[in-house]
Amino acid sequence: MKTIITYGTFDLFHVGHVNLLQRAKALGDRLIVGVSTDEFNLNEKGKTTIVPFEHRVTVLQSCRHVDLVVPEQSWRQKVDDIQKYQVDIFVMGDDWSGKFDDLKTFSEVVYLPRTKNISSTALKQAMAVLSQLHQELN
Ligand code: C2G
Repeated sequence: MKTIITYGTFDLFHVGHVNLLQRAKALGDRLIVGVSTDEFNLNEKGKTTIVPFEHRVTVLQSCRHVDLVVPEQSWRQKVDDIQKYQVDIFVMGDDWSGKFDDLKTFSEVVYLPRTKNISSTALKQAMAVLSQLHQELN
């Protein structure tokens, strides 16, 4: 049983997330996803989400590539998670390339190419523009 783990916010779940999860799962038999809590996002990543934590958990649990969803509450928990779940491969998109190489002591580390032309940030910006247009037209 080869176990894979990855982490993220997964706000406004989109095809870039799906592509990452699908490729991560294809590396093994079980995929665990650490979903950033709202507090972790705000305090450690300095970002807020459109979709609250509980809903982001539910969305990920409904994804066929995902076997287990756990909360991501700190940067430091990755080593504990890797040992607790006997993880074989830690996976992230390559915007994080090199940032988690310290985990190579505990598991294989793989960075996968990001999906181009889609991001939660871009979706939020598009929503803000549409909302502004709507207000101006009404
Ligand atoms: N991703 C991707 N392609 C995109 C957008 C995102 O492959 N177009 C990947 C990211 O590289 C990441 C995962 O999808 O591996 C989740 O992306 P985010 O929700 O943006 O996660 P992030 O805010 O980078 O948080 O401890 C790690 C952090 O929690 C990662």
